[in-house]
Amino acid sequence: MAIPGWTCRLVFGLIAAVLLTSSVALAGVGQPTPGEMGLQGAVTPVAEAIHQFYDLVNVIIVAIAVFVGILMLIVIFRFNERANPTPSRLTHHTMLEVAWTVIPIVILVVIAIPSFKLLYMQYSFPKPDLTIKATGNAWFWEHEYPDLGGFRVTSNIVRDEDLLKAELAPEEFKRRYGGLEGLPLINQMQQDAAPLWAKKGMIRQLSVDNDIAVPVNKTVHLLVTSNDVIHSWTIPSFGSKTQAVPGRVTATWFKPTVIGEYHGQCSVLCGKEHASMPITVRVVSEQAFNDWVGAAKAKDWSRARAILQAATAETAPVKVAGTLAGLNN
Ligand SMILES: [Cu+2]
Repeated sequence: MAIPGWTCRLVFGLIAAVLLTSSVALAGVGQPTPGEMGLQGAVTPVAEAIHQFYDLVNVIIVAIAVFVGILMLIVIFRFNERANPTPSRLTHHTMLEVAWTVIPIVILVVIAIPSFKLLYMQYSFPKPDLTIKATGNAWFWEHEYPDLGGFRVTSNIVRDEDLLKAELAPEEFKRRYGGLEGLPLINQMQQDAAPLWAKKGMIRQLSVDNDIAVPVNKTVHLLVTSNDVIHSWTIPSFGSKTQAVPGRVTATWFKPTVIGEYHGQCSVLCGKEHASMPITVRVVSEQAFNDWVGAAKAKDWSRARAILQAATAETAPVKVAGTLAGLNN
């Protein structure tokens, strides 16, 4: 009995859907986007390697799922009781048994080789141009630049309240929110601040008061530790994720190749304000980086902010990439 036409259409439809979503994945670069299908755009060699590995494994997964799906359909339609009333008594088939042992081994080797290569790359640490030490605190990140005199940047999350306070006169702020508390207060502030985020070019829950900066096309070693509980330092577009463990120093490295604004968040559940520990890294030209270092050393944070905003003005806020651009190239 032949496989009916609608099953063929279903199988091909599924294959087409998977191919379509993997090749035209709507992924933002440096930030998540609504309805995103894939990973955030890659801007470092490690992130690119992660994307390639992800694509390879995805192809293998889809191929296995389709193959098993076809076998299931054959069993359902060809070997049901009506189509095949007298079943075969076959119990052993040497070649078949060898094949279903050897083929999965080959598949695992095909996955293991690039997997170990990627792991090795993540821990290879090429000679650094810059070293930064990140310290997780409940509930903010602190970044220190030991090569450059050891100045520190403390990054606190920006909240609805901060934007509203900057926008409204103190009496007006008190008049609007003085009588509210708890969830109604939070909801009202969120609603009122919504247009302010876009106006400021900031992202709710992802923007901080003081971003950190790194020069473009330079290898950065990031040492990570914590002052209290375990946190995790992450920028998805850099392919960097490292646990911040109190009393220990862990490390990651990245070499960002595209000027822009890149967001990440603490990514290990660390406590009550876990969601309030975003990280923002601005990748800027060498000149802008040096200017920013000058401002940061002088603790002139408004100038530091202005320098970074100007340095990433053409790319910020980071636009959604509708194609593979920025993903694997
Ligand atoms: Cu956390």
